[in-house]
Order: sequence, then structure tokens, then C-alpha cells
Amino acid sequence: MALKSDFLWGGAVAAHQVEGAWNEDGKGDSIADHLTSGSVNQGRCITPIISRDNVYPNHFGINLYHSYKNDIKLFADLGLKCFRTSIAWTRIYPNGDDDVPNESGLDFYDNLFDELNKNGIEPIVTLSHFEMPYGLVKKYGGWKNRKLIDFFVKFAQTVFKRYKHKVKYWMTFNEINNQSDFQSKLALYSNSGIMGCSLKDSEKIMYQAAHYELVASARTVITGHEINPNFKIGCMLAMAPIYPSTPNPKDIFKAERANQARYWFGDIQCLGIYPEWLKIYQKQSNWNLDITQSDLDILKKGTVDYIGLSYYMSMTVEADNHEDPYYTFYEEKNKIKNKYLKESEWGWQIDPIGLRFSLNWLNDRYHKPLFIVENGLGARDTVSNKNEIHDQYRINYLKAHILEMEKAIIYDGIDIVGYTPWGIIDLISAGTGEMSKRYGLIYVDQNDKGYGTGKRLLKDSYYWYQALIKNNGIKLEE
Ligand code: P53
Repeated sequence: MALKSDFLWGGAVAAHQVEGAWNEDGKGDSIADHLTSGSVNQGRCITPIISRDNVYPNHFGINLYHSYKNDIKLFADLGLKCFRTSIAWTRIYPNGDDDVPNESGLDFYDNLFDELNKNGIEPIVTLSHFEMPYGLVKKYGGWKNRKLIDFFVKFAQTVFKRYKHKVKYWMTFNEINNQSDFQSKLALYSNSGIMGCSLKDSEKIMYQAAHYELVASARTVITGHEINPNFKIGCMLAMAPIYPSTPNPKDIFKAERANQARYWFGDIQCLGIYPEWLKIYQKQSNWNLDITQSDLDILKKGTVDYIGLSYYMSMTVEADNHEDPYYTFYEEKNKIKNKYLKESEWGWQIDPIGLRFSLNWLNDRYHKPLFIVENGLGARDTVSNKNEIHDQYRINYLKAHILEMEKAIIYDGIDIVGYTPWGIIDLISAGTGEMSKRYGLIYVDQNDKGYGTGKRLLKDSYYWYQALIKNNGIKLEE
């Protein structure tokens, strides 16, 4: 009753949330570089012009671009077997549609991956993690334009060829399904570089942009396997299972539809097919989406090797009194609080059993290996006068989730490749741009405005995770 000895215990970050150096060595500005700082109550603003009057937290990140050697040393001492990050597309193609790649950008990732490999840490790489070139937004309107497919595939081919012998595990688009919440401006922008569309058009635009991304993802899988047949190329879904608020069949069907509306992306990336309900829904909406037969053939061919997933919370929904025939799901409108669950300071409802539920749900549906590439607790930390951080709350969160994951492996027989807690080191929050929403097991002395020494301190959770990795998990009887 133990985990496989090659189970990939790791840690996860994304380029734009850690690297900083936003305009160094030929890097272009990405969509993240146009996002101001926000907070739990005040959303981040998308600014077409970068103005000195605003704070842009992704411009500085945690300066990993310059400190990666020291940081990797901390990861190695922690015992990480893998490390997930992304390649900033704008370091490679600064505008997105450039003819030739930027050599200094390619060099940076050569050095980063070499340093990881030298330390026995397997790099796990996301191609697009909320950081597409802003140039593609300005010139082409983001992913609502079919041209983006070619730009993305070219970027993917460039890095596949370059890092062919350094990276084996890849993911195409981070949390591609976040934009199913099409009324959220930030989700549409982060996933697809869409801005300035009306609320009325946002649903149609989301379906079109998502379709092009899915075609790009499938082409990437196909071309990646040609470049190196040993590559493992996955999708990446933001997993938050949706529960009905009551046993009322209307609520149960509402939850079912909400899950379909959030996870149909997985049907395409794992099974290669559009679900029937969605084909009908799109047709009845008279959107005349640009979906060709040759696209559908590509989707069928380019299915993924594994499913990467993030897991932070579950959601609960309630049906309206008058549902339309499709039970259309509007995240903000239909979501309610689950009274059985506690929540984080940022309102995310904590639900470890929901992780085991999700792993079972995904496994039953897709029968592919699963890789938990994000899980963690965003919380405020305090540093004691001895420079210690006693983050027992984070240990409790991680421990409870790891235990449920182990049950899914041991009792449910699910094939799980690895587990990489999010924000292994404190970083810029994607949702709020804050530094104070900390996920790390390693503390970074820096505030929301970017001030601080940047010094790294090891939290209690660091030592706890170090022992856990050494032990290859937690004994379930404990
Ligand atoms: P932050 C929303 C819901 C679930 C996951 O999120 C999400 C988001 C986007 O905010 O994003 C993922 O930083 C994402 C990471 C992100 C992490 O979860 O808002 O892949 O980039 O930092 C945590 O607390």
C-alpha cells in the first residue's frame, strides 16, 4: 500500500508570476504585463498603455530571472523531483508574430532547464500560462482570430525542438476552461487575450476563441509527438467540481450542466469530440462559429497523453426558478456558498474530499493518467522575530489534500503521475496581483508594491514537505 517510487513530488509556478525582468534581453510585453495590482475587493485593471501611475506586479515578479540558481538550490534541498513552470512566450517571440525567435530568451530556458536537470529535478513545462504576447491582442484581437493558431504552433515547435532532450512533460494551455466563466473580464483576457467585448457577445466570443485554442492545442500534441515520440503532452484543466445545493432534481441537473459547461474542454482534449449538447447549443444560438471539418479531424487526432489539473476548491450551484431549456450556467449568478465547508480569506471553499471526488470523476470520464499540477492555500504569513514562519494552516491544507490524493491512488486505483503544490515559493497572485496572498513553502520578503529585500526564508511547511518527500508520502494510517 505505497506510492510508486517514481512518483513526481514537486512544486509549481508560472513564468509571469515569478520571473520579473519583464522587458529584459529582448522580451516583449505579455498580457500579464498590462495587468495592474488589485486585491480581494478590487479587481485588477487591464491597461492598454503601461502607465507610471500604476503598479504592475508581473514586471518584477520575485526576480527569479536573476535568482534562479539560488532558488533551484532551495528546491533541490527540499527534495523536489520535479518543478513546473511555463515558458514566457514573449521571451521567445516578443510580439508573437516575429519571423525568428529571440536567442537570449531561448538561452535563458536552456540555462534554467540545465540547472534543474543538473539538480535531479525534472522540468514540467506549460506552453501558455496567462501570458500571451500583448502584440497579438493589439494586432489580431487575441484568440478570436484564427491566425493565432499558426503563431502558437510555431512557438511550440521552436521550443519543442530546442528543449527536445531537456524536457519530457509539457502542457499546452493553463486552465483553458477558466473562460467558461465568460462573464468574467479577467478570465477572458487571461485565457484568450480578449478585451473590450460586450457582455452580450462574450459567450459567443469565448466559444470561438476556445475552439481556436483547442485546435492549436491538438496540432501542438501532433507536432510534439513527431519531434519527440517520448514527449508526454497534457492538457491543463482548472478543476473545481460543482455540487448541487440540494437533492432537488432541478439543482442536481443544474450542477450536471454546470460541470458539462466547465469541462467540455476536457472532452475535446481527451476524447477528441465536441459533446452533443454543446453542438446543439451552439447551433441553436445562431452564432455561426468558424468550426471546420478539418478542425474536427485535427481535434480527433491530437488528443493528450495525460490530464494536468489544478485543484483549490469545490463549487456549489442552485437552479433558478425559471431555467431556460439548456439550463445555461452563469458562474457568478448560480453559485452559492456550501455551508459544510470553510473558506480561505479570499473566499475559496476548502474541500479535500472534493479532490478525491474530482480525481474519480476525471478518471471515470477520460481514463488517462492524471497529474495534480496545482494545489495550495493562499494565506497571509507573519514572520516571527526569529525569522521563522509558522504556517501550520498551510501544512493542514496540503496534508488533508495529499491524504485524499493517496486514497485515490491506493483505494481507487487511479494513475496519478505526480503532485506539485502551487506557489512552491511565494509569487504574484494571478487573480489579484497581490504578493500578500502567499502560497509558498519558501517565503519571499517583498510586499504588494514590490518593496522588500527579496530574501528567501524557509517556512515550517518547507521542512514538513521535505520530510514527506523523503518518506514518499504520508502513511494512510497516520
Ligand atoms: P490566485 C482562479 C480560480 C482557480 C485557479 O490563483 C486560478 C484562478 C485564476 O485566478 O488560477 C490558478 O493566484 C493559476 C495560477 C494562479 C493559481 O491558480 O488567483 O493557474 O496562475 O496563481 C492561484 O490565488
